[in-house]
Order: sequence, then structure tokens, then C-alpha cells
Amino acid sequence: MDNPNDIENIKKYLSEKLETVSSVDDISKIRNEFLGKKGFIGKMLSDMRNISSDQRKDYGAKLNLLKIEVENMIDEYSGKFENDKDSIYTELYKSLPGRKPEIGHINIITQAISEITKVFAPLGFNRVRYPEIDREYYVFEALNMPETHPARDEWETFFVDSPNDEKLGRLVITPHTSSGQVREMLKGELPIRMLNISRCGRRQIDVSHVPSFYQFEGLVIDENISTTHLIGVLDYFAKNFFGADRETRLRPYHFRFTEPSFEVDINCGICHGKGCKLCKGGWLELGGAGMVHPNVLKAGGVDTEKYSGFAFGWGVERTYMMKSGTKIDDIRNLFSNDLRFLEQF
Ligand code: FA5
Repeated sequence: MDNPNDIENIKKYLSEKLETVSSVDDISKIRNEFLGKKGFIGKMLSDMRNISSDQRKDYGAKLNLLKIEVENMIDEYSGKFENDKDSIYTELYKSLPGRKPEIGHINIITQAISEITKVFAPLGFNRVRYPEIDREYYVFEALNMPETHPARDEWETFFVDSPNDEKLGRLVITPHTSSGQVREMLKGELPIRMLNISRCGRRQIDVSHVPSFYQFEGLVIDENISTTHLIGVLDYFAKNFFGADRETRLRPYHFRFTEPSFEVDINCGICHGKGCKLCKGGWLELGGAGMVHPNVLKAGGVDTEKYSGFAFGWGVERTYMMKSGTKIDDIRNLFSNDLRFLEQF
């Protein structure tokens, strides 16, 4: 059929044309030919001025109906066509470059753990891990904190709902890595240079506390070990991890499992000792340290006449926060899973 110029023939002509379509391009040409400004229907609409006024209204209504039918026919056809595997869109899609999976990087806490391990390695510290859920005996009793001793309260412990062991007590989420001390001694291999790094849990949350955090625990047991060795190791760590410009200080303290005991502080890396939201007084507590209490050595089967030792236990996150350049002023950011924060490290 040649160019149709009346309402009756136009749908027939469109059907014939649609039969010949082989690409989405063809569809858009047909759409233009029928519905474009200069297309058949557009032309018929502008020719309406030549029709007598008494017929124009009726003719106009018929043309509008035709326009809707033509649009539907073309849409229906192009819908079928777009689902066709060979459609131009499919071709286009196949030629698009693939999306590259994002390659992340090691989480800041894992980075800190490996840096800490590397600093201690040259001194012969051997990295170990002990259960993160353990019996009360290893967490408290073996560390000179008998049942009902009020010192236990300081560890704000999470108890696991599970059967009690008559000898070893209840299961707890380890509130400190010190639970690994007696387990290490019970291996019976002396001397000891242990670095125990693992996850701990306590019922605490604020700017410098989270319920789930990491600690690293050093334990040295050998003949003739004294406080001087402890101070030497802490100094070595401070210089190699934080940098020569940072200072540490020891404060006398009390832990049931060390005697004498200390708290180790470092001058704050955010405010450099002036006092800020994180440290409050210019110093931030890194953790505890001291000479291993004879009762703990006994619980580990170590001959207290021959051997002595020291131990220290610090928070991994807090230690990393105090490193020059990290400028993290709220420990909770480390666990907020906000990529904008994590991607900075
Ligand atoms: C202890 O846990 C002792 N076991 C440390 C120790 C080991 C003393 C060996 C003597 C010998 P303390 O409760 O102070 O001590 O915790 C040590 C450090 O763990 C804290 O200074 C802090 O750096 C970190 N820490 C403790 N609780 C949290 C918490 N909720 N969130 C983040 N870090 C914490």
C-alpha cells in the first residue's frame, strides 16, 4: 500500500509496516513517520482546516481516537521487540565494559594487630591466641581473684548462658587477655615470651569504651626477671610504635594478678597533653602492667623460687588511637561500619 491518507487505511498500512520491522531503529522510524510533527497523523490534523466546520468536530474526534490506537499498536510492538535477545539494547548492553568489583583494604584494627606483632617480634615475643569464650577459672580464679572477690566487678563481664562446670565455673566472654597467662604457663614450656592478642568483651560503651574490643597481652617468664626488664620493654614499644616524640608514664596501681602493678599512660596524640574530649587530662591510659603475682605463677605450675616474670595488657584500639597521625577521637567510630571513616586508613 502506498501512502495512506484516510482514517480507514492508516491502521492497515501501519500493520503492514510493523511486519517488516527488524530493529529498534525501524520502530523509531515508524513512530516518526506516523506520529511525528510531519507524520501522517500530524498532517491529517493540520489538513482539518480544509474541512467544513460542521464536519470538523466529528472528524477531529475520529483522528484523536486513531492517534491513540496508532500509539498503542507501536508501543505494543516495540515492547515485544525490546524483550527480544537480539534487540539493539541487548547488543549495547553486551558491549558495555563490566563493573569492576571493589577491592577493599585491611581493616584498621587488623593493621594495628599486625603492626603490634611486628614491633614485639624482634624481642622474641611469640604470637598466640586463647579462647575468646572461656571459663571463669582462667579469667579470675587462676589470676588470684577468688570467687566473690569484689575486684571481679571491674571487668563488667558478659556471662554466657550455658551449663556451669563444677571445677572451672561459668563460661564468660573473656573481659581481658590475661586469661591466656595461666593457659600459656600450663603448656609447661619455659622460658615464656608470649604475645596474646584476641577479642575481649565488657558491658561498657562511651567515647573510649566499646563492648567488643581487642587487647594484646605480653607475658615474660624467665630466671631473674625484674621491673627493669618490664620498663625496658614498654619503652622499646613506645619508641618503636608511637615515635620518639611520644612519652609514656607509669602510675602505681593495683591488679590482683601482678605485684607491684602499674597503669601505663601515654601523652595524648590528639591534643598533645593539653586535655581534650578523648583524654580529658592530656594523658590516655593504655593499659596495665606489673610483675606476675606468685599465686598466678603457682596456678600455672611455675617454680616461684627459680622463675619470675612480668605482664602487660593494653587495648589494641586505644593504642592505635594514640599513634601519631591517626586522630581518632571516639573509639566507637572504629565499629560504626561507616566506609567514609574506614576508607581513610
Ligand atoms: C586489664 O584488662 C588487665 N588485664 C591488664 C593487665 C595485664 C594488667 C597484665 C597487668 C598485667 P584494664 O581493665 O585496665 O586492665 O584494661 C586494659 C586496657 O584495655 C585499657 O587500658 C584499655 O586500653 C583497654 N580496654 C579495657 N576496656 C575496654 C573497652 N570497653 N573498650 C576499649 N578498650 C578497653
